[in-house]
Amino acid sequence: MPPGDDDCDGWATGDEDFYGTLPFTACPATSTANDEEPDPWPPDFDDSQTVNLLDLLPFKQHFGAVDPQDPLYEARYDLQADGDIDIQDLLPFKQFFKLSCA
Ligand SMILES: [Ca+2]
Ligand SMILES: [Ca+2]
Ligand SMILES: [Ca+2]
Ligand SMILES: [Ca+2]
Repeated sequence: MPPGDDDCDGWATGDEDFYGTLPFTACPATSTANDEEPDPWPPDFDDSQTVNLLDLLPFKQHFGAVDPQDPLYEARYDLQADGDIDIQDLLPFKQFFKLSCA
């Protein structure tokens, strides 16, 4: 667990504040995709309780954003919190690939 991970979901509260995910809720409440907003668990972009290839579909729509002014940009998908959305943002995602949270 990173330091400052209040809900023990593997992501620091400061990062969750940046993404707009829930820093005090670890797992999505339902396995139904895209029925929760904001999402509780950063790598589970469609809040399905599982991190898999389907989570790359929403990510792809924002891929290639070069800075926060870019219309493609959304902090939710900037997992490295560095102001762009590129392949680097999939590195933290990959560590959670195939994991479930419920
Ligand atoms: Ca959380
Ligand atoms: Ca859900
Ligand atoms: Ca998912
Ligand atoms: Ca980034």
